[in-house]
Amino acid sequence: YGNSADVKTTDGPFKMKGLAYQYNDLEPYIDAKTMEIHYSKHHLGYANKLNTAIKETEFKTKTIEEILNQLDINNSFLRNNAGGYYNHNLYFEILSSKKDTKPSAILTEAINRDFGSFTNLNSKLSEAATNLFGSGWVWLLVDKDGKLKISQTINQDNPLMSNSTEKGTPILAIDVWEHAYYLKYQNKRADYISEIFNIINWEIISKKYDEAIAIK
Ligand code: MN3
Repeated sequence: YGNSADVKTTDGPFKMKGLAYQYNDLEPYIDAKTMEIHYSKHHLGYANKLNTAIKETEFKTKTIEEILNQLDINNSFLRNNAGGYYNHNLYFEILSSKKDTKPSAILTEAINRDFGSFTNLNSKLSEAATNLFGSGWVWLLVDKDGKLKISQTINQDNPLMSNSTEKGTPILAIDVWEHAYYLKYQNKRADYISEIFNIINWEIISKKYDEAIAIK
């Protein structure tokens, strides 16, 4: 397998961030081939097309969050590729080969407040990911009042876009496109979803929660 550090965008301000692990480090939950294709083909494709979409536009000096917040929902090329870039960055960042990570004390308190328990949060996330129709994403986000919420979005949409029914700062992203799991799990999305909980890194999500509530 290749190395994620060798995967580079061709042009423009948005770069590939690399992975904090090797393509085969998430096995047996996600296989190396899926990781390599997902990162070096799909994610790179979104990044390159995002750079193309913003070339010579008002967005060329903006952050990805500003672009997502301000873009015209009818501009499907920018919408799909800015979403694809942001969504995959978060997804790849919150996965790791480290087992049995736990939310911080402060995040645990918020989870208990908004979902009753960590077990219940995981089962609600799993249900949302399994039930989402077609291709899309499931999110754990912090809304404007600091409350944790789960949401689903279609295609490459996300909670930062103006059309989102649940707006907020995402701290966890689960990719439920078939390209995220088809080689190993084929059509059995529920199996991929149940296995992915083994490699979600709650230490990273806890840091993201701290950042999200700090900017409220
Ligand atoms: Mn994907």
